[in-house]
Amino acid sequence: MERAYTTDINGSSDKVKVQGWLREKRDLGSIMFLIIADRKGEIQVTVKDDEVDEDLLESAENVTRESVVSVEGSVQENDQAPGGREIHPESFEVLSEAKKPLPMDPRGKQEANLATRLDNRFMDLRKKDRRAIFEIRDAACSGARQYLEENGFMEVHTPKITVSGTEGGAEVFPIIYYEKEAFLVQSAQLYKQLMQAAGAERVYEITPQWRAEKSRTPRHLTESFSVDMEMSFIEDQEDVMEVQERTVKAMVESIKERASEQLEELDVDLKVPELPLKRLTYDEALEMAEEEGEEIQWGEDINIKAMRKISKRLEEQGHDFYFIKRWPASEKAFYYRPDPEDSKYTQTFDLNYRSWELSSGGQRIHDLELLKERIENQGMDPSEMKFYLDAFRYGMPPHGGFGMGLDRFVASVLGIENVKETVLFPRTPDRLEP
Ligand code: AMO
Repeated sequence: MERAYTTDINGSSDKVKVQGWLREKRDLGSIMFLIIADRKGEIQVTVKDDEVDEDLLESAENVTRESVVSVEGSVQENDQAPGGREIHPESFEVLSEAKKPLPMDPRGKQEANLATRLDNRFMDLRKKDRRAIFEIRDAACSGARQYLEENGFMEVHTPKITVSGTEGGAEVFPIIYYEKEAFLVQSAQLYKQLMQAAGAERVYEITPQWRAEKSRTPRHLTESFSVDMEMSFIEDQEDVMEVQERTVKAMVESIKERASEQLEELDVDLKVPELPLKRLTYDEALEMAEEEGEEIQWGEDINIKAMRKISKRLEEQGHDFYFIKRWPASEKAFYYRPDPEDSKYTQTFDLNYRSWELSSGGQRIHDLELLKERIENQGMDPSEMKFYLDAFRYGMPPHGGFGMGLDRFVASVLGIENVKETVLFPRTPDRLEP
């Protein structure tokens, strides 16, 4: 008999076969209730002493919670059973027995702390509301892909092992590459720019990236995932911001369309953002922070405390997503183009959701000499980036792009406080397994 998903079974189903995990077991003597869970839902199996043979009764009595089982039987309506139907078994087979005791309770009735949950992530993910996060993440990726594909972007896969950092600073992971030292990429940055010199014009990638972050915060991972895009022949950063906001809108729409049940499961009321999104300059953000009693030196990053106050004000005006643009050159990586009107500023933006920074982007420098100067100014050695700089020698169009943290996007729109919850097997300074 073909296997049915629990959610496809209703009171008028005849004979069925379900396979899944034994989530719960209640033995009341002459009657036993077993709850079988598969990836879609749950169903009750009711075992009555006087309805089944001894072998079946013995298997059902001995089976441990979370064992994988296969049950065949007839379906009956029962208002008291979850979903109003139950299976009366004719065969009951244990496909894989679960040992006792369980490392954690996948029903979440006794909630384990985050560390225990992540240590036993395979079991943690058996919980429906945990899996919902990843179904929503999947829908978000589909939305981004669909929008970018429909707008002429080609999906690419750039190298993840490289010879230099991209974002400045020491936050790179060295690896041993035969006799040489190499690094895990911090972002697809250099390669998506090389693809502009290659004439691809519009590329995107959904990719892991690695940063040896010192910060142990609920927003930082050492391995994060990014929706990266790059496009040629732009006028300025505004062209990139338009693609950015439309991508985000498409991601939210896709979540609402493909994962509405999961949103309900997590009790999240997600609003599709209205475009164009609010645009604030860095200077305006600093003024706003000051009005809220947070003094920030011009040229410094906007700290989280100030960001919370700024975002609260914007939220009250109905802006969850918003841009902060025109950042000081001191705050941005070497490849961003200085503002032609005032080179203290750059043609950059961050996209935020409330107080979360989700994305950075802007127009890039496409002039070789200026690029070298900016690399040197940031204490890096242009000779170590020959492969990258060569691409600017022989015809590089004006271009720009963004990198959006997928993990942070999912966490922030779902109101999840710790970004680790949105990654299957998170990597942090303290966690390298499972
Ligand atoms: P940036 O360094 O701002 O820009 O990173 C872009 C976005 O990636 C996410 N992100 C992270 N998420 C979790 N943990 C981390 N350690 C982490 N680091 C980054 C954030 C962030 O906003 N190359 C540029 C982008 C571009 O201009 O195209 C870049 O990497 O959500």
